[in-house]
Amino acid sequence: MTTRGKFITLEGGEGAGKSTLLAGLRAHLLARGVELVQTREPGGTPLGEAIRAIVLDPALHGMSGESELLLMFASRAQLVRECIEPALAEGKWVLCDRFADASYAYQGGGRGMPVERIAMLERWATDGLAPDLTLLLDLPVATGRARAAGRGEADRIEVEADAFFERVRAAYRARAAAEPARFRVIDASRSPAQVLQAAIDATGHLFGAVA
Ligand code: T5A
Repeated sequence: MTTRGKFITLEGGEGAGKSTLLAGLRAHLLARGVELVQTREPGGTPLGEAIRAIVLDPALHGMSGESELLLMFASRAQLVRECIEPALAEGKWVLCDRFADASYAYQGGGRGMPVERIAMLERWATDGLAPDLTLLLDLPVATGRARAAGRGEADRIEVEADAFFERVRAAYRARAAAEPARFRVIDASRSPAQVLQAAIDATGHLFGAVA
């Protein structure tokens, strides 16, 4: 019987260094012989990438918080069914740039959407799927925004005020504190090499189950 793969998610505020870490972590896992699928949210499927273009489009500044929340979960529902669950069932590991925690942080913390509503959508859209490990890249909002600033035009969410991103950070940290067995909080203000090493250390316990 195939051993089910492991599901690892990366979370954090703007410019926290998720993409940078993903590249290093992916290389590390592949070198250890892990069969890997890398994906992202919103996105990761043809439908999800179309939704991503909509939710990040700065021209759509009139989008309501409710619409934004539902679009995030529409992308997630598709990603779980089309990509994540089939890969895990085949024994592959899945490395995902953001997952449901981002909706609690951005739409819950940032926009003030009720947590119970998000939890209801999560149960429905993910069918109970939760990550085996979530790496939260935590750093001061100003540091992350300064890193992200060099990338050209801001998307629809990046234009939010600092107070929004402070609420996002606080919501992420609260989730990590509430679920210490699943989360590893990484100080993302350190160098890329230090962040990668912390992530590698955090994944160590997952290898016990590799056949
Ligand atoms: N969203 C998403 C929701 O609102 N709800 C949801 O449910 C979901 C799933 C898209 C947006 O959607 C929102 C959140 C987001 O606003 P995204 O594609 O993950 O999400 O977009 P961003 O968070 O904007 O991702 P970024 O590309 O900004 O950040 P990364 O990937 O965290 O950062 P990265 O690696 O590109 O690094 C940024 C810069 O910093 C440097 C890099 O070289 C780069 O220049 N850097 C470092 N510099 C110094 N030290 C380090 N340790 C560094 N690491 C990276």
